[in-house]
Amino acid sequence: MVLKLYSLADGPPSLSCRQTLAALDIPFELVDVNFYSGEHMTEEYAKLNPQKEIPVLVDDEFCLSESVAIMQYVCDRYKPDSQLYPKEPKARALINHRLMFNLTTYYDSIVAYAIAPIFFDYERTPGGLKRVYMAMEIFETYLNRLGTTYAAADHLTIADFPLINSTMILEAIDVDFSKYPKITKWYNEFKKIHPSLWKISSDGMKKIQYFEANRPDLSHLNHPIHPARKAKT
Ligand SMILES: N[C@@H](CCC(=O)N[C@@H](CS)C(=O)NCC(=O)O)C(=O)O
Repeated sequence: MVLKLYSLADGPPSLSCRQTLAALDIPFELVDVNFYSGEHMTEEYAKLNPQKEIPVLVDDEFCLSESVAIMQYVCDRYKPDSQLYPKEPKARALINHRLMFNLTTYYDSIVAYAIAPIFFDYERTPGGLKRVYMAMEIFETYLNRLGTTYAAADHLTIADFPLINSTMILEAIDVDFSKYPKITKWYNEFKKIHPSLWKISSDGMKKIQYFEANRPDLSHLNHPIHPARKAKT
């Protein structure tokens, strides 16, 4: 049976999984999950992912959440010789490191600053922006130290996708990151060299830009964690 990816059209983790599948040329069925109606919060969806988060990959009986695990799995399972996720231990360790760095530090700071205030009742604060820039400073240092053209090697790897999609969020809300020349070059080169992969990001970016300008009222979700911001009437 063809792989099924439950995905959110403007969700960076979903975009990274789609880019991995596209780069590996693996056919899959894209199932759009409606975050705004709370489709991911239903008991039906919880059978796929008790964390009630998007994305989820379904491969016959095998069901997997967490975008990083999904990217790693599809490489190992379907294209084990791909340079997108090489097996050589040090090369792989660097990729795994960048994936973790994104999840715990880079994406984490960007989501808190840029995304959470679009959808829920949070404010963008100078402290939040400082955290983003601190994470960028570290990423810039990694790019400088390794001296590679991509995030973890001199070629595209699965580490690039989540880092690109995190950076894309900053572009979506007009955060200036030109003071980081390595990040800026890497980001712009990705767009130029991989236009079809970038299109997956840029379609998501357009949706984020739309919601940035038209902040949604998600109070009907009764989100268990995030405070709802009611639209002004
Ligand atoms: N660590 C997870 C994060 C997934 C995640 O946070 N997805 C968001 C959409 S981008 C989500 O489903 N959030 C559910 C919610 O906030 O209710 C991954 O990398 O897959």
